[in-house]
Amino acid sequence: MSSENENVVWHGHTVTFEERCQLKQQQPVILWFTGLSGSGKSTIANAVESKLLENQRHSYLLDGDNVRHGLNRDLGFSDHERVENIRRIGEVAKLFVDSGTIVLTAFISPFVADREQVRAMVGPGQFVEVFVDTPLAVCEQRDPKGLYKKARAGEIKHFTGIDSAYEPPLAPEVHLQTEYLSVAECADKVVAYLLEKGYLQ
Ligand code: PPS
Repeated sequence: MSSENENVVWHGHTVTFEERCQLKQQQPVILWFTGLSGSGKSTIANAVESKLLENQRHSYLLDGDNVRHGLNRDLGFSDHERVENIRRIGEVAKLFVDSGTIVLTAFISPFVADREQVRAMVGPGQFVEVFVDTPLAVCEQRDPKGLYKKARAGEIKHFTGIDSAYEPPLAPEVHLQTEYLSVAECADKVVAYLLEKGYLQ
């Protein structure tokens, strides 16, 4: 089948990935935080990013609400729009990795297949899945933005955990049970993983 893209040719770069990593003195990776709305993804990702900065690591945080104000402002919350949301974010995260940057992403990313697709887009070891495991009842009780209340009242449709699915990770690299750990302890656990696996020295 012909496509408009068949005449688009990939350009090689003069400056290489290895040279960018050498310049930054770091091993780039995607830290992919996934969990329900209100689970603590953004809060924990911000705490991890602060620790990376303390360690002189160059990172960038892509956040659900913020990306949906810009790049993905045309997308809603139907299943196929969430799939496209995560596909685009995966592509952006891949570019950040190629730039030599440690990228943190904080999106619900409810479907296993989409997260695994992002993992497959980057090199071995360049995708670390961090499951922010907060039970629905706890998220709903916290309800920091009042969205669960609205969803229960039928004012928001397709709300994750209420009338839209969330598929938990099957084998996340890092599993954070936020009921039992503080934000600081969660961030420490992520950083400990990065140290143990040699992403950080
Ligand atoms: S997804 O599922 O990955 O495409 O979602 P994401 O891009 O992370 O956006 C989630 C934030 O959007 C707000 N919001 C909703 N979340 C879930 N379901 C519905 N229907 C919805 N409508 C708006 C909500 O503030 C989410 O932010 P977090 O930080 O996850 O609470």
